[in-house]
Formats: sequence, structure tokens, C-alpha cells
Amino acid sequence: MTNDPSNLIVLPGPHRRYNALTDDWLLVSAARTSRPWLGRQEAPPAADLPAYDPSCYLCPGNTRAQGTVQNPRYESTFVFTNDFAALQPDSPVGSINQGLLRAESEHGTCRVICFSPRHDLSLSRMEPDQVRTVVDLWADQTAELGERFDWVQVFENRGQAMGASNPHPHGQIWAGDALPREALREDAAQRRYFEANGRSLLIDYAKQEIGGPRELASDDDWLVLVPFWAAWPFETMIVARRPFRCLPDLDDRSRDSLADRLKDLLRGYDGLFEAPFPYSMGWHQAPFDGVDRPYWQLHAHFYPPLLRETVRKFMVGYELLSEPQRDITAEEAAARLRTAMMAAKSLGPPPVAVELHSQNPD
Ligand code: H2U
Ligand code: ZN
Repeated sequence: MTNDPSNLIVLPGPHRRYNALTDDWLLVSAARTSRPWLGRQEAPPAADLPAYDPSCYLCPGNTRAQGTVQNPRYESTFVFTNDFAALQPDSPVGSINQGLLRAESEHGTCRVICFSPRHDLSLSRMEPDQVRTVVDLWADQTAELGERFDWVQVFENRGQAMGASNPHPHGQIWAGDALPREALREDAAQRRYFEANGRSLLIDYAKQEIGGPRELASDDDWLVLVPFWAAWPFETMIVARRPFRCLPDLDDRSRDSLADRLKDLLRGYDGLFEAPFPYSMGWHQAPFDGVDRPYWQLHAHFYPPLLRETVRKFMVGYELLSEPQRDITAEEAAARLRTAMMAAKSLGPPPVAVELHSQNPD
């Protein structure tokens, strides 16, 4: 299937594409980007952050928002239970089942994970071994929470445009008893495909996309691409090419190569508009409910909101009421991202930043 010329056939006019992973459709209407835009402009992100910010509730040694807890003077990564957690392990148990009215109590936990003590860094600007440390942390936290909860959602909101509350490089993990909507959709689609074909949907999908117009980067372990069914303008996925179901399954080599692929992608994102690129990203890994799921394949989604440097895409109107719609094709987005990734590589590593605690008073 590699380099299948059918990969290159792009329907020229408005068309709908099928999302095989969620069993959904979306509308693609290229050339609409030329329409005038008089709407909201996103503020450009603040430049030149300090390595340490005394008012940041995630920086080492600082006091958190509620004013009672102090962060340790951590030197690598740091994990804590979210002070405003949306899920609690010991909340009251109950359910409602009255005709069409149904509700169930939900238990879980929410953690915040700081990727670095440095306030001014981001995954895109960290050294590969530091990104590898974050990969290990994601895997270790998943293994621990997977012992207690059925669904473990590792994610990162980056940038004000995505609602991130703080530029300090951090992500979150929410773990709970229930399988949420996206988990159920992807589980059903992957299971159906496996039952019909005896193979993994996403491994087959990766084979079909390798060498094609939507590939951004690949190695023996990973494929980075703009999915055929991308809804957000510069939406991407990282798909494991070997049968890994969850982050703890990853071996040493695939963790190292993941750190490299992540860096390539994120530096390309930052290069696209020459500004820190906002996104929501997260890992989809097999549920930890003890059910054997040979069909499930580990992957990450990146959902960046921007269409242009200061113009974000809103999923409103037709998108909310009928189905998602995109203006630039996945192939065009991939071409632009590939160019940005190549340019970022040719620039070499970003400048090495200053000493960590230089401004952090004892
Ligand atoms: P976001 O930037 O993605 O919003 O994540 C920050 C999280 O950190 C957010 O969920 C938590 C918020 O509840 N938080 C704390 O747990 N303690 C604090 O002192 C401030 C923010
Ligand atoms: Zn900070």
C-alpha cells in the first residue's frame, strides 16, 4: 500500500470525508479561506518569559493558587493532585434512572504534571532527553493510575487560545471509572475493523499513509501525519506503528524516537507562524478495565485552534449543528507543516537558555 497513487487523488470541490477512527463524517470546502475576516483576532503570545516567575503557581518553590501549598524546589518534572480536581476518588455514590433521565456518579482523580522547572520552556524547546523524561512520566503515571481507574487521559492544553491558565510548561492527567465518549467511539470503530479484517485499524491506516501527501515524519516506531479526516486546520496525529496499546507498553527505543518525533512536530508548529503554537493534545490508550483489546492502538491527537497567526477557527454554526467543516485541505495543511518542520530542523536547536534558578531567591 506504500505510496499508493490513490493517496494523491484529492477531490477538487466541496466533499465529505469519513473519519474511520470515530465513525464520523466532516465537510471539506477548500478555497473558503479567501473570504474576508472581520472577526476576533487572537492576541499574539507574550514573548520573553522569565526562566522563573515569582507569581507562577507552578514554578519550583512557589505557593499554589489557594495559598496553602508550596511546590518543592523540583529540578526535573513535578506531579501533584489538581487543587481544583474535576474528579474525586471518594465522592458520593449514586445514580438516577427515571425514564429518559439517567445519571451516574463518577469517581476519579486529576493531576497536574509540570514538564520542567523552567517557566520559559515548552516541549518544543526542551532537549530530547528532557522530552524523553516527560514521555517516561506519562507512561509511569498511566501505569499507576491504570491500576485504579479504567480510563487514563493524558493531555496538554498549550497557550491562552486553548484555555491554558499558565505558560509554565505543564500538562494534566484525568483518570476515571467510566469510558468517556471519545474512548467509546474509538473503541467501537477499532473493534469492528479488527473483527472484520483481523488487523488493527490504525496500523493499517499508518501503512496506507506512509510516503503519502499527509505524512509529516516517520520512523520504525511512529508515523506523524495530518489525518485524512482532520477537522481542525492543522490537526495532526502521532500513531504507533508497532502494536502498542498504551504508554507503559513502549520500549526504550520507541520512547526515544517518540521524544524526537514530538520535538520535530512541535518545533514545526512553532515555526508555522513563528510564534508559540497553541494546541490541545492528548494520548488515546486502551482502557484499563481488564478487557482484552488486541485491536486497540496507541496514538496521540493534536488539536490546534489556529487557521492563521491571529485567526482561530471556531467550531460553531454548521459545525455545531450538522458536522465539522474545514477550509484548507488536510494535504495543504500537511505541505505547510512539512515546510515548517524542515525549516525548524535546518535552524538547528533553539538557543540554550539561562541557568534555572538564577532569578529564584532562596
Ligand atoms: P490548564 O493550564 O490546562 O488549565 O491546567 C492547569 C491546572 O492547574 C488547572 O486544571 C490547576 C487548575 O485546576 N491548578 C492547581 O491545581 N493548583 C493551582 O495552584 C493553580 C492551578
Ligand atoms: Zn512558572
